[in-house]
Amino acid sequence: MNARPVIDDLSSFWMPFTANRQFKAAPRLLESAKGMYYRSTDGREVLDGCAGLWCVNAGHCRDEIIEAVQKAVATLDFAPTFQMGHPLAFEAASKVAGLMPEGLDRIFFTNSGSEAVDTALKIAIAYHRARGEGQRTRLIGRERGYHGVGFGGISVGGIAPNRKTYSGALLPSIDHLPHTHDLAHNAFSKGQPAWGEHLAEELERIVALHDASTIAAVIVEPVAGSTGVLIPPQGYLQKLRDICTKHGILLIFDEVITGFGRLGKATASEFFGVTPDLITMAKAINNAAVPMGAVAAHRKVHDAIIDAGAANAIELFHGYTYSAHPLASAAAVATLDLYARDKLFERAASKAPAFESAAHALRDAPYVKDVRNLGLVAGIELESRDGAPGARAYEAFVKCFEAGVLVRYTGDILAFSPPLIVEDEQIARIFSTVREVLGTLR
Ligand code: PXG
Ligand code: PLP
Repeated sequence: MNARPVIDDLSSFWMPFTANRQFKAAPRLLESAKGMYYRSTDGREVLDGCAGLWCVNAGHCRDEIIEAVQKAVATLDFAPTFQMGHPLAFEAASKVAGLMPEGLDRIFFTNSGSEAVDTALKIAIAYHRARGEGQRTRLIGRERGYHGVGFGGISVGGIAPNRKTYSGALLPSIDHLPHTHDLAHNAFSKGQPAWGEHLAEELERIVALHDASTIAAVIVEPVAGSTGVLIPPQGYLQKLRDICTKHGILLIFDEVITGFGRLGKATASEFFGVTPDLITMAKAINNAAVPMGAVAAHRKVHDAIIDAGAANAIELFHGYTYSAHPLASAAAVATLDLYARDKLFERAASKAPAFESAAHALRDAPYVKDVRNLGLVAGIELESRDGAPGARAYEAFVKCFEAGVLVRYTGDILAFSPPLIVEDEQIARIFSTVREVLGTLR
């Protein structure tokens, strides 16, 4: 039979974060995947240089995850977790808790990173209220931050186009730290830039302006991904931690991208040795096989909320129909077992030096104005074409796909985040393809 899906209607699917008219005029369709490769509907193998959307950390269609999800759907397709439970939900939570920094072992499940962010912001406000500081409702994000697309996430987020249309409807009581990216100081940094720690002190300015008694939480990505891979300056995250502690402000690390091995440790918190009060995660939590996100809360945050009211009272008025969905939970348990069995976080750490060299080898390629990296994440920033920002990176992305390598782009930045099973020759192929493609651009 015809192995290729026949698609006679491209119009019904309103595609997310996509130039719909441009895409539908020349679609790029994937039909299957295994390990490090996608297969496109025109029968080509495409090396996955970005783990889907930074999420398929164990590689595609892993047998152990497939079997776990198949078993789950045939056994318990759905069970409520509102005043009911099912064993896989508790097992998944214990496994996630086991990978979090000391103390952050209370896990709230969501279905996406956006929901995890909104959940964490609500938990932060609920925590202060439970402790009798209900006036602490202000939330501090960062310029260029990406925290998903919920109203909470775009309010603390700092990517201008994601906010512009909704600017009149964002949450009140928000402020933003400056971002840490400055090519005059940190271009071509390998790993963490030496310049920029002082930018964390801007938090003291914001606290002085609004008063600590009005501020619930600060949320940052330890490594910013979506905005084009911004690596935190040395000492910066620790300084944010110290200032938050000093003023009783909760620190939230949004680890939707950094979670589960991307930097060579389970979390960026562990990698940097800086422990926040709340961690948001999604994507690689279950290898993206079934939508799932989560918030890990420090026990002190959890206990303050749980112990505040009567023993028979619902403590937190929040939750999703699909929180800890059986299929997502089964995928999480199987995925976290697989990461441990195959030592994939250690593997990511061991591949990081080769990845760094391969990325930085493009330093002299056409249009390259910066290369930056940490763990198995890299960004290559291109000079923008006059009058057409983003056009050059878009063309690079399309040409790489045509040449059999999937990369991600944002603005004029190419982003790389391969599955943690990536082999040396695949690393070499990703970056040599980019070099060739850059040579063909104008
Ligand atoms: N926080 C962070 C730090 C993220 O990176 C989200 C929240 C939202 O997660 P959901 O599951 O609601 O999408 C994200 C998601 C890209 C790209 O190419 C990045 C994300 C999503 C889609 C594309 O940079 N990050
Ligand atoms: N809208 C309506 C009308 C609902 O009944 C519900 C949930 O019951 C929701 C939205 C929220 O859906 P979810 O729990 O999947 O986030």
